[in-house]
Amino acid sequence: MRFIDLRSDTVTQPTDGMREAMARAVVGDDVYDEDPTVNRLQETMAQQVGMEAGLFVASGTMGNLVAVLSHAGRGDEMILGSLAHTYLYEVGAAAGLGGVHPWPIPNAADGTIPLDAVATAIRDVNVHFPTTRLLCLENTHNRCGGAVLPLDYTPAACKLAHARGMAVHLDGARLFNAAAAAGRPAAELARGVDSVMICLSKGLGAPVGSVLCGSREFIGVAKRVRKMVGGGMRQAGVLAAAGLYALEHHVERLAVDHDNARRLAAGIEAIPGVALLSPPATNLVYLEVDPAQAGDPSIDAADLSTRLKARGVLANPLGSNRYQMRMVTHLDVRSADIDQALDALRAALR
Ligand code: TLP
Repeated sequence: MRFIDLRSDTVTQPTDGMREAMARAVVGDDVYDEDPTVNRLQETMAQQVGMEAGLFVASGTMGNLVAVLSHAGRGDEMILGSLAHTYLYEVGAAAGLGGVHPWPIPNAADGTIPLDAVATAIRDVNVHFPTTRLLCLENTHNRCGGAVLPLDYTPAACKLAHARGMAVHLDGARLFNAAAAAGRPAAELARGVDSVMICLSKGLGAPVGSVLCGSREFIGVAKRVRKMVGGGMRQAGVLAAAGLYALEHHVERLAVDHDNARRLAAGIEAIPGVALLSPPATNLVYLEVDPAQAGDPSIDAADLSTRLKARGVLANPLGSNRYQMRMVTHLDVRSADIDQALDALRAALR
């Protein structure tokens, strides 16, 4: 049985064209800066997001960790959203490995962190306080329903942070989804931040990798930190080739994933027993099971997930809320799969 896999956009398989590009890649030792394909990926990504330089890393988690450890030291503080991926899903790495102290501020529904709350959280100089070094933003915002940050938010956040001597890091795991949805270049959405991490292995469909971008000076520091966390790779051009292929072939098509997500959401709205948490802005659809409406007082998201699996559809419960789950559209989800997934959902709730 072929599963319609809506668990994440991380599940995509490399296409035949991508595999060919990987097989053909010219490679060298990247720790010596000698891998031409890695170098080209780093330059291409940096240029696309309007930065001076890039650094190929193994994952989004590694990219965010390297960024935080490059901006802040032990005992320093970073402000981030309470629903930030870096806060919730990265194993507490910045604190665990770098001693960087997180100050989470409740995210607004649109993925922003209210700037008055940020301003209040920034520490004064005082012998009791850690030094607030960093503000972390996320665009699109995963746990805020794949929301695209309002266009004027990032520049305003940067202005505030920079005026207080802080750096700004942007978790842009899905920055190209944000750009596609906003109809603006990725570089515009990253303007003003000091570093941005973009994932190649989410909607862009590469099997591995992210690129951390920033100034040449910042990337010099980040390269040492990447080595420290064991992320110096050697003939990584075979992986970078997949990323370059993705940038060339899989950026424009992100709009298709967003259309599919909207169609999935419209279908969900018409099914009694499930409700959208918010209309999807990009490729992430968050929904909630309502046991009263579903006609089964005991059903929760884990049950629904099991019932869907039996019908060929994979979707993950959130875990943090018993009734919520997420469905994600991507490269390997076809338009017809949306109809099939909706049929499965109807059948599962009957
Ligand atoms: N997110 C994954 C899971 O970890 C939840 C997913 O399926 O959505 N930033 C953001 C905004 C992300 O959504 C993710 C992955 C990461 C960073 C980390 O990327 P990886 O998985 O490459 O370490």
